[in-house]
Amino acid sequence: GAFTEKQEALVNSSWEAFKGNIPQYSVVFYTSILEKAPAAKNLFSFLANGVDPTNPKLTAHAEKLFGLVRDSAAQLRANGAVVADAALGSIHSQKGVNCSQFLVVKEALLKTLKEAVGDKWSDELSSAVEVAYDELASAIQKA
Ligand code: HEM
Ligand code: ISQ
Repeated sequence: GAFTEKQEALVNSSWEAFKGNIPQYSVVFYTSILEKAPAAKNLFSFLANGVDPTNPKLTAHAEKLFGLVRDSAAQLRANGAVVADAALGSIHSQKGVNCSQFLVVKEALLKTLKEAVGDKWSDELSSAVEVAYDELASAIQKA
């Protein structure tokens, strides 16, 4: 069905919670990715010295990704579909990013947002984030 105003508001609320402590939540995010996919360390040069929350590149990349999930929710609400830049598609295809890696990142995103929103977490919030992420991931793979 259509992406609702309520779902967009839920995704926005999770983004606001993430922004409340970007260094802390970035650590949760990268640690979760590396637990499931240790090889991700080789994909991101800023992980060479481990998950360092004071590394501005590390937090900036996480913030960018979380921000795009929020944009995805806004696009779904406004247009019913998500379009990703061609550049975003080409960087991921050049790096050979695959479906299982998209799944690892999704699970890490959900885990991080769950921690960020605390007792405001709900199945509804989780599924709104999942829809926004999945639509964004397929737009990136298409672009
Ligand atoms: C680069 C977003 C999924 C690996 C980028 C960039 C963006 C981005 C915006 C440009 C550089 C930056 O600003 O960070 C996303 C989004 C994703 C996603 C929104 C999911 C919906 C993935 C996955 C992987 C991946 C699943 C593989 C585990 C990379 C790599 C780069 C990159 C290796 C190049 C990093 C560099 O060398 O600067 N991504 N990404 N991405 N992404 Fe993703
Ligand atoms: C994927 N693409 C770009 C940036 C990222 C940051 C953290 C984890 C995955 C990412």
